[in-house]
Amino acid sequence: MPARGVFAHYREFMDVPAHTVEVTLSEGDTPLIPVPKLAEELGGGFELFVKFEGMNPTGSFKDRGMTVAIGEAHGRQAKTVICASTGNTAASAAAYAARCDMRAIVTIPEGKVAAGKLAGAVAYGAEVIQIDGSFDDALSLVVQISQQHPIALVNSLNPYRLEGQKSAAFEICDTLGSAPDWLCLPVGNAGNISAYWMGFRQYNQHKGTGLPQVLGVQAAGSAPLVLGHPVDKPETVATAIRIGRPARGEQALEAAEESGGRIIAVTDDEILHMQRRLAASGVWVEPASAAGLAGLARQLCEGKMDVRGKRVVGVCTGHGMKDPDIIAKSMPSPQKLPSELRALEDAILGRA
Ligand code: AN7
Repeated sequence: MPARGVFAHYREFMDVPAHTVEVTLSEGDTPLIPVPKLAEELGGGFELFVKFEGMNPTGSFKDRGMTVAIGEAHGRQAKTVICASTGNTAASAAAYAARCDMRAIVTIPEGKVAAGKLAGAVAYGAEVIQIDGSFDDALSLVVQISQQHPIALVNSLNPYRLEGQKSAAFEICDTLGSAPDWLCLPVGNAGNISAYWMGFRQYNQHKGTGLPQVLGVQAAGSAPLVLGHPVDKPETVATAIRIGRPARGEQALEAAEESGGRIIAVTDDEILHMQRRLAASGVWVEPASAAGLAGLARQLCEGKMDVRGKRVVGVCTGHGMKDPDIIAKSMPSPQKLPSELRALEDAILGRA
């Protein structure tokens, strides 16, 4: 039996209108990968797993929420969906809209969208509009459009996005047998952290799976939830989370607090360093996706978290292939050689 996606699998736990239909690409069921080498490097004595959300059909966690948001919109015969996006939401919305022949309009901030995301949105047939402004500007515009026209908003302000995204928390509990002790994840517009917390609480009520403490991590140049005020000109190498006014900021702060966790910021250097460390365990993620575990590394280094004997899950939200340029910029380019055996031998064996 082929997998049928998160809506079919976890339908009973999703609060959606009866008209919602299944529009799926078999998203979800992503691997929970043990990374013992990384755990050792971070001090050892605990179990560390990566929930690799880059393994979703369009390469990011967004597919979990999008399948439900588009299924709801399609179920009430909406013809057009719209979103603002730093890239991953755009690609996901485009793919699911294509699946049920809806028109997808995606707006992106000017010049700051990773190549693999933009290419995806175009390939899936979305109408891509670049806004001369930030993600936050684009979001404010599409919210107004959706209020004034029969066009469905599929940003995470749409509650059905969160209903679908909760499935990641359910999967982690189903795989581990209970919730982990800590969950570390990047925070941008704050839909994901809000959805995880909803999901863990719900599963705990139904199945007694327990609750994790939640560490949300922003990039230092885009850290409104850490600073306590919006950031007008957010900056970070992790363009996915280059967001200054998180739509679900309040909910994210509540999730962190209720769980006994916190929201912190890490620098771009820490993010890129963790991206390389994860790749050294065979898990290549896009920069934003490394932020959660970069936050864990910092907390452990500063002695602010005691994980001895615990189980920690780092959520890696998007695949490394989404942002190939960052590797070209931050890593040495390949060595070039003439097509000669001797030259190759010399290079491999270290002869001068
Ligand atoms: C890889 O695609 O906001 O805190 O428009 O792409 O739920 O916003 C992406 C966000 C983390 C942050 N990691 O999640 C978008 C967008 C990756 C992301 C986040 C995003 P939220």
